[in-house]
Amino acid sequence: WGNDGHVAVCRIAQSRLREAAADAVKQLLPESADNDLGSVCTWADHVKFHYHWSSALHFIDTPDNLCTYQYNRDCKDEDGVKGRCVAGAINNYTTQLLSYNSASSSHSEYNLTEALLFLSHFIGDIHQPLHVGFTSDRGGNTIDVHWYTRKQVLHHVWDNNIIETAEERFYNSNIDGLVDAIQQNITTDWADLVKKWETCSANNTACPDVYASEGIKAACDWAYKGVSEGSVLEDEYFNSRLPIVKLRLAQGGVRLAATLNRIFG
Ligand code: DCM
Ligand code: DCM
Ligand code: DCM
Ligand code: ZN
Ligand code: ZN
Repeated sequence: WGNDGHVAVCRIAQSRLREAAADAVKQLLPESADNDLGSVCTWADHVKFHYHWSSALHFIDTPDNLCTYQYNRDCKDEDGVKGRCVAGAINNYTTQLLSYNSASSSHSEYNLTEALLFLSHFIGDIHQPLHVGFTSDRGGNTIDVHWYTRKQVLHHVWDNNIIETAEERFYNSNIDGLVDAIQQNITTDWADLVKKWETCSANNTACPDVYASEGIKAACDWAYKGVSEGSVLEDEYFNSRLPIVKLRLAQGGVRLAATLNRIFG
């Protein structure tokens, strides 16, 4: 996601933290964040160049046209190093953050502030369908389209344009209204689903493989569907895909909160 997608996921998540997780997040956030998780949820994008090893951790490449994901087959970087993908990173930073409970945070062998910022960002990214897209098109990065009259790549449409067009048309060109609308859905239409989203299989603190499998399915059913090189994407695509974007942002926020509640609970 771009800035607004990550801010939405992190604001939804922080509003759902129980006391123990809310306290831990408050302790771990940098002073400059002023206890606002949303303000630092794009930090991981800003350090991609400085922490060069981290750039492969924002996505998963899956086999072209299969529309399935398997950790052992797909979670690797371009050099084939296993575990270096967004699902492996979520597992890794979850494990690191669990040490907060045993060691006092200042004594952990890890930088738990960075671990929190990475985890919060990556649980967002794994819910962007094209972050679990096909290998040969790099998750839609090599597919040129038009977003209305503007030249764009398909990946960017899903990271940014659908969200921005929704904000302009429906929410006063502002992210607050979009987040409020998603929160409203979470407490009404999606209330029963939310309980399922919060659940992770027995003994697991994080469940990234579930989210990645949903992601490539959504990429095939909605992101890639009907799109080819040079497609013009306008109202029909926007109106049918916006509900999917809202759903994935909601799932990202609910699951980030549930994961942090398990880690610090
Ligand atoms: N992993 C983990 N906890 C760790 C280290 C790694 O859950 N402390 C997960 C994410 C890694 C993946 O296992 O990327 C594969 O790890 P490795 O490459 O060390 O086999
Ligand atoms: N990783 C880290 N610090 C580094 C290098 C890697 O925290 N200096 C983390 C990022 C990934 C995981 O390790 O989550 C991937 O590495 P591996 O697959 O070797 O466990
Ligand atoms: N990306 C992806 N799959 C890839 C490569 C990149 O999902 N195989 C994501 C990471 C960024 C965006 O696409 O969000 C642009 O990547 P880059 O800056 O590497 O072109
Ligand atoms: Zn992206
Ligand atoms: Zn990212």
